[in-house]
Amino acid sequence: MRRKDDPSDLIARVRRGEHAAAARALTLVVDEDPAADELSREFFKSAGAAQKIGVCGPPGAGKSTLTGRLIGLYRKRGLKVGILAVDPSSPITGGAFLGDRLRVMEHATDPGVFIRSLASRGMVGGLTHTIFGAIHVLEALGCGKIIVETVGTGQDEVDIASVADTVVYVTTPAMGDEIQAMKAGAMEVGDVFVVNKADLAGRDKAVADLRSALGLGRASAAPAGHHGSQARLTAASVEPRESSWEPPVCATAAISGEGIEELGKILDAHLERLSSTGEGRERLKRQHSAELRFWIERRVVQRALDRVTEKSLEDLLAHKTDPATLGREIFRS
Ligand SMILES: Nc1nc2c(ncn2[C@@H]2O[C@H](COP(=O)(O)OP(=O)(O)O)[C@@H](O)[C@H]2O)c(=O)[nH]1
Ligand SMILES: [Mg+2]
Repeated sequence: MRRKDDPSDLIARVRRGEHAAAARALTLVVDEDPAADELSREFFKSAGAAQKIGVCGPPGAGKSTLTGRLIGLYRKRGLKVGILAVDPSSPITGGAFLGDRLRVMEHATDPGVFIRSLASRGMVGGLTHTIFGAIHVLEALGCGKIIVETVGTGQDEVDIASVADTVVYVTTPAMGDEIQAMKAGAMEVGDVFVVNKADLAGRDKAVADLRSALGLGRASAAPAGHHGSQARLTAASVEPRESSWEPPVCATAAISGEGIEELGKILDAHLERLSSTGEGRERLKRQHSAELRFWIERRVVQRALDRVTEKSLEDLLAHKTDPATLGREIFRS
């Protein structure tokens, strides 16, 4: 933390809606600067203030273009909008995220729009635990809507469903095979499904296929090992999503804006459903539980590893002990 990063000053400036302060606070929080604890504590007071919309789906489906449209929609309502985009760190897709930035560029100078790209660990462009702190900064900044764009491979450190209130899964008519192969996890995670690029051939078939796949997917996939690998990390977030909400399938052409109003209405309806049924409260609890879980995991692992001495490693080499015995001793000490 630099000297000019006086926490109470940064906090006050973020609360006043200053983007420069939010950008700095975000960096400190995302870098897990120990001095950012005070910031995080304060910003958490705003947790739950925004509708967090996860926009996920395969690369090239039009997530960024669609996000740009949603920004326009919410700006017309006078809402402040925050965007957290996870950049694939893979050099192959590096060009793509530059493109993403250009597509949202028309909003870059709008003081009602705060855009931040977050690094992702590894190649998949997925979410990491720093997303929680980043979201709280944007909530404190006064964003009424926060859009999190992620590829969402199902193998991310954090599952989008434990971050967002409303998950929008984006696909296209050209991704028919993708729909067939869509994992049960993706089917369960979506609250709203979008067939984007509706200007291309095959839109009606794609919508119909998706609808029937959803019917089947939901009926048969729910009780079995839903969310697969994520259970390990976010156990608290993987209960099946009970709810009478039938995920709508909506066709859009983000490039022209077609279908965006309808998508906006669906997102409103989902928010309304969350607050009227108490499901919103349950989801928020699940999000906080996931955030706590990541915090604990990092600290517990680090503390335990700090107790591993050179001598204990020598003892392992000499077979005087074994990893499990040593591990238990570390936890007892
Ligand atoms: N034809 C058509 N192309 C689109 C539409 N939406 C996005 N695209 C194009 O699809 C490509 C990928 O879009 P992008 O938003 O970057 O996808 P992302 O990787 O999911 O974020 C770009 O060339 C967009 O211009 C659409 O509705 N129709
Ligand atoms: Mg994108």
